[in-house]
Amino acid sequence: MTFHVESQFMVISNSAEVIAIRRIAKDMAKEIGFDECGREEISLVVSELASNIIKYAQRGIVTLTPVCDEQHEGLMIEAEDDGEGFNEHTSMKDGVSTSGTLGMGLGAVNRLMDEFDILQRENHTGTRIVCKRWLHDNSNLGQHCPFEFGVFSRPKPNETANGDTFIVKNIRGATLVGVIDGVGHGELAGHAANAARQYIERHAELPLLEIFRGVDRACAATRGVVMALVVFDWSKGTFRYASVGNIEVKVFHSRHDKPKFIVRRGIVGKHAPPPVVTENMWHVGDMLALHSDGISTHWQWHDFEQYADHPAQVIAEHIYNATQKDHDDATIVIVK
Ligand SMILES: [Mn+2]
Repeated sequence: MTFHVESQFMVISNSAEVIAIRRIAKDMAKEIGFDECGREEISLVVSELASNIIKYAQRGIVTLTPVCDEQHEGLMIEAEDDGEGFNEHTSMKDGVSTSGTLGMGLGAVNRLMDEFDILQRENHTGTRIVCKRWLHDNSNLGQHCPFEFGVFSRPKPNETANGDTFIVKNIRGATLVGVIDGVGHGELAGHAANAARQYIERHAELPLLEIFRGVDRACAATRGVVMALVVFDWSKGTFRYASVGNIEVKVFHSRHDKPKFIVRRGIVGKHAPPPVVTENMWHVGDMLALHSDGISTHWQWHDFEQYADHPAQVIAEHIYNATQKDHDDATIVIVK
């Protein structure tokens, strides 16, 4: 397949540009062959991502690229900013709530797209969101991710480099979520966390044990990391969990069964022992939190009950605000 539609990008810094890129996306979707509904959904996603750039980073870039592989054609949307991104702090300090914007937006984006990843940029400032929507032919895609995510990550106060990082990545029919904490904080911790994340991004489809083994190698020349990874299987309604080191996991269960987690001590990159992978059931209404030790473990779902129906992003921000510690990088991911 070849495309006559060319990739386009636009610097986004004001609402007129949001409207412009939205229109470009709609035209491009039409040329690729999306029906009316698909075009509307794509333009909604593009305007959501572009508005988020203005809200969280003032300025960024949206790139639209026609994509194809052997079976499908589609459109890839990338939104990238080099501002504080998810580390955005000031808006909360000022008492201007960020609630209801990012979470609502990304939840919707995730549901409308076939593939969706939130990544931190190499330099750990800024955010990169990459998503794809395929033209639905005879493929088995078209199944949209049933989960919603919220993430919040910031460096230790007065540090520019974040020694923590996270990953949220949809891989055909499953979602990989992880929190990675580079040993210590500052730039060297950031290098370690980055090395781990990059390996995971490129090998997200491997079994968890192999990912841990690979990260142990990939981080050998760094300080090493502690990390927890969770893979949600959409059709089986299960999640697999594996962890080495002190990343905290908490699951809120709408039913009674208690999930089992086995956590290994060690540092990935320093010949960590292999993690023990456990598989548990996931029910509608369940919630999962993963967080680094920059967030206190002394909290319970019960304390945040009043936010249960809010978007995952809002829940992540409330838990962060109530439990963060000043002396370390802090990262939390919420899945619901
Ligand atoms: Mn830490």
